Amino acid sequence: MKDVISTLEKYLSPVGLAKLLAIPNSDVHRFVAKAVDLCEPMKVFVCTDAQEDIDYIRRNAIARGEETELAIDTHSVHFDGFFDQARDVASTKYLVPKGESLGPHLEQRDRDEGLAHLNRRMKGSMRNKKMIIRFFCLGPLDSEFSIPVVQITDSFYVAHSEDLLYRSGYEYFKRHPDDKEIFWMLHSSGKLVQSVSIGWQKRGVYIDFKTNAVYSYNTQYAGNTIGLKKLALRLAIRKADSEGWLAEHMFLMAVHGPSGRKTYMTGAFPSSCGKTSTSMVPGATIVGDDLSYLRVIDEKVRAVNVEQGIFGIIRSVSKKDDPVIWEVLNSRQPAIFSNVLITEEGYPHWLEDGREIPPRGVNHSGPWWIGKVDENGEEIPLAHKNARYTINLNGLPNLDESLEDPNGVEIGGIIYGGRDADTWVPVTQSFSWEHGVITMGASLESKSTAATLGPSGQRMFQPFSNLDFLSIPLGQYIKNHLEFGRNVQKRPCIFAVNYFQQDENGKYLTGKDAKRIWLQWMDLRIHGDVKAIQTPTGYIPIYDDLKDLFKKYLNQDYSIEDYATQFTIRVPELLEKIYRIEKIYRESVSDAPDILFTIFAEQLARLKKAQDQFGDYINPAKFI
Ligand code: SPV
Ligand code: MN
Repeated sequence: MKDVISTLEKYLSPVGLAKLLAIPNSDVHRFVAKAVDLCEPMKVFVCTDAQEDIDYIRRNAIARGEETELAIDTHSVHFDGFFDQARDVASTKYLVPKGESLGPHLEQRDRDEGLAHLNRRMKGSMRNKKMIIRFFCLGPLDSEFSIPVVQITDSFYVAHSEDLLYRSGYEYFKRHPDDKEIFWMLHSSGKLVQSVSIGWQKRGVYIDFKTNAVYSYNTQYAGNTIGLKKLALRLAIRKADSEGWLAEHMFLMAVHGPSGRKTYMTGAFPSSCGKTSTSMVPGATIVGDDLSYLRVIDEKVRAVNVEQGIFGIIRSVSKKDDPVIWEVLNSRQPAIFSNVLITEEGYPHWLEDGREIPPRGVNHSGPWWIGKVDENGEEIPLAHKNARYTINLNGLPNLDESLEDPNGVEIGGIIYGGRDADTWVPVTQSFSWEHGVITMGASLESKSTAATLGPSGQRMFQPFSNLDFLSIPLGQYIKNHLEFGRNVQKRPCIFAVNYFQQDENGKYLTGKDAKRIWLQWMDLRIHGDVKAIQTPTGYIPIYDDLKDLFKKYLNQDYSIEDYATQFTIRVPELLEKIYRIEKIYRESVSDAPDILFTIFAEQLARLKKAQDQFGDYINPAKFI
């Protein structure tokens, strides 16, 4: 590339150039120069933190047809292409230098080949478009947790979403001229027809961890394009690995216990398994619903929300089950809905929202009517299962006061859970940090969902809910978790939850509101307020404690029969799970730590002993 400044002068207006050069960091100038040289945009917009710049982004998203305004003037809808409705795990690849490997669980491609390929794909990709240059900060500003990010995109929808989801960082970049640890994101939607990416068959997301850059093209779906979300997570996991902290796919919330005390918890559930609804549970306060950074500070585990907004699944959000979100989505708080139905009256409608189904409207397939089928004759639902809403956290009535605390919050509990029909009980506390990391985090399984492309409903290995985003070998990641807990004075308690237990007819065994009770029980356990029953797989609640909690928080009479069904220890399923998971680690995780196999063997022995004594399906009362 020619001289950086002359390249910038060729593409940027004097105003844009002045805004860019006000950031006194030559790495930033160089990255932008390389991007314009590659993508050859018609125009470039440099976005500062000023409200007029931010308004310009939203206005253009609508003017250019990437979003459509709804009846409530602060609401808009964006549609992704029919085949571009979720994260594309198979097309998301790490660029790995020759001779290196990240292990068999991660998609990778030779770095030189990959860079050459993406240069071909992205060359001239913005020729008749405007390039947007944005600056953000992951985590609270000016904190130990902060990571600055440059996002370049040709999608006003992506840029607008990021306004709702992240902390603007233009001024931050100006304040930190010497920052070398920047994440770089370059995205192009590629060719658009009716504002939708049409090159989805040739889409790709390439993670170049050598330079902390991620490139994404021919796609619009937020999970593939919003650099600060899952693309930055992959880079953050590597940064965390080298610096001794954790970058996690975890919500962050405060459970409010007796006498006004607050206990902060993080929780890792795979996509579409209840992270948002847990962090929004009535009575609790939310810090974040998807991504957390955890650090040990003064021998305590402290965490922040990486983001400042929610990109939440809207399917089945209803007035009854999600009163807070419902209220927000029906208010004038700014929101982008994606891949929902727009009714003839200009309101968004989604699956299982408890309202009457409108006969027609517009959705991701174009004009829609009841009974419309796709090219294979399959009926097209009124909205996509992975339809979403994007909002900022500020303005939520249940927002926790600590969102912007540069020191984060002290964590009392860490929760793992997934879509598990038949194995785990609703809540279990691990015996120790190591036991939790291995038998809960590293053993997590969940049914696949519409959040990723491909078939739904299949049991998948989902360690720590983070496998899709891992950028280091899995064994090393587990060792990092084990090590993390070693330097802590009071380790957070680790819990496993299961909201998705089903009976033989597929009926869920626990109500949606019960998650509040499991959280309150965890709070009591963390503070040593209640005893628990020791089972072969961990500590579970005593019936009387749950009965009191159901009465106190939900005014429900929790029956001993429900307790017995939900908390029955299902030995054959638990044994099968160990066999399944141990096999994966033995066969495909060459760097798995030895302690993992020891802990599996101990759990196996405890389960077999219980089976000999009490049989296959054990009523929890047997362990008292
Ligand atoms: C998830 O799928 O886990 C999400 C949405 O939080 S995405 O941005 O697609 O990752
Ligand atoms: Mn997520």
